[in-house]
Amino acid sequence: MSENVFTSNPLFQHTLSLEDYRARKVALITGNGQDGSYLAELLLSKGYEVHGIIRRSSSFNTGRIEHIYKDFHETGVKFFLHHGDLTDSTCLVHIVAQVQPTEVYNLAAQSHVKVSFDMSEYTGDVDGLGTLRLLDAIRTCGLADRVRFYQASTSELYGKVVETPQKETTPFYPRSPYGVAKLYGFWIVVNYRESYNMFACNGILFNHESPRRGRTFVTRKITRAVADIHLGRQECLYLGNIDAQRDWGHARDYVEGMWLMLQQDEPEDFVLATGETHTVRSFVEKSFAVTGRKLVWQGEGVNEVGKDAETGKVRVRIDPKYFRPAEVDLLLGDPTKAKEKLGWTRKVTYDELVTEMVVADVQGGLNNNTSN
Ligand code: NDP
Ligand code: GDR
Repeated sequence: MSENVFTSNPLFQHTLSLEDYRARKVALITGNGQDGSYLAELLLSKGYEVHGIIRRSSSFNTGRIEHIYKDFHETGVKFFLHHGDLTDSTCLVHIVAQVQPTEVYNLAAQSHVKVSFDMSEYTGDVDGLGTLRLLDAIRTCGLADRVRFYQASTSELYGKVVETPQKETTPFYPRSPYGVAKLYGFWIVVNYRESYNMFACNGILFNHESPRRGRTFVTRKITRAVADIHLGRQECLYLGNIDAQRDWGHARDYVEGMWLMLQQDEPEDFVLATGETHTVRSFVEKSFAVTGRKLVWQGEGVNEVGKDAETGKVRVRIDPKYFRPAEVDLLLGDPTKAKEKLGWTRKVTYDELVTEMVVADVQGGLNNNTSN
């Protein structure tokens, strides 16, 4: 019979002082997507032992962390994966008990806003109740006063525009099942902080992208299509609402902000944003410009098209299937608090972000690399 981690593990019996426990620097990250991969790299570079929770999948889902995981076998990098799911409380308790983390970063989520309208109950379960399950797993293991907890909250909480720029004090008005589920996640974190004195923080992060961004989010969908059009493999890109405005930064900058939040003396909630907003339309134009093409727009509404200025070929069309039942029209964040208290600012500019993503997708296309 396997040993009982609740009674046999000396760490669990608190034989370590709080200071010695925390000095171990052991991080547990849920979600190995875009952010999880950058965060794991950052924490490993800071000397942490890093544990990830990964869902069982019939197909390959470790593409973004493969380079770190491989290193473990070859060089002994302290990165470990555990099968688990935010819908399964029992496994969360076991993982927390085994890992005995000093910091927990809850990044796992059904993170696609449009999909959340189709899978609303599941999104609520994972993104809302999943956060509660993880917090409770920490409490169940008697670690509420030892673990620092980061929750991946989102600018989607702001949803309908109440004020701009949006900051920590701006009232929430979510516009999707995803936003509403994340609202539960936000408040349960605040509630556990106030009820059980947990060091738990919400990072209210505005959109952040990278070459590792999932392919169905608009920026990556655009940069991949622009690369494929450049390489002669695709004719046209189909999009929904190209007038939506977003505050886009680079994911690598944002994971640094997550870590900084957990190094403060007191737990607080922070907005991370660039303080600039751009339309989807602008992202499309800039992406084509990176490959040397200029786009001109013609027509109106769903009939509007983006044509190559030189060849006249239609490169962008509107497909209403990408419209959402309710849209978030404008996101623009005010990162002043993060700048003043964390010393955090974004480093990568909008132009640099677009260029990096397009170049990576052209390069990936040339190498026939279909990962992420
Ligand atoms: P991704 O979609 O790239 O990654 C989400 C990860 O969560 C994936 O590894 C996914 O696994 C995992 N996951 C999904 N469901 C479950 C589940 N039930 N149990 C365990 N793991 C699960 O998201 P990002 O990296 O972009 O975002 C990280 C977090 O930050 C998310 O919570 C997102 O909602 C939030 N956020 C993101 C922003 C952004 O602009 N990127 C902005 C603000 C907040 P699999 O790979 O198997 O699908
Ligand atoms: P968002 O990101 O909903 O802001 O959520 P997404 O890239 O999906 O959409 C941004 C805007 O682009 C418009 N849009 C399209 N979107 C997609 N995905 N596909 C299209 O074809 C398309 N055409 C236009 C959308 O309508 C929207 O206005 C992201 C996620 O990472 C969340 O998890 C995170 O919480 C928020 O950012 C902050």
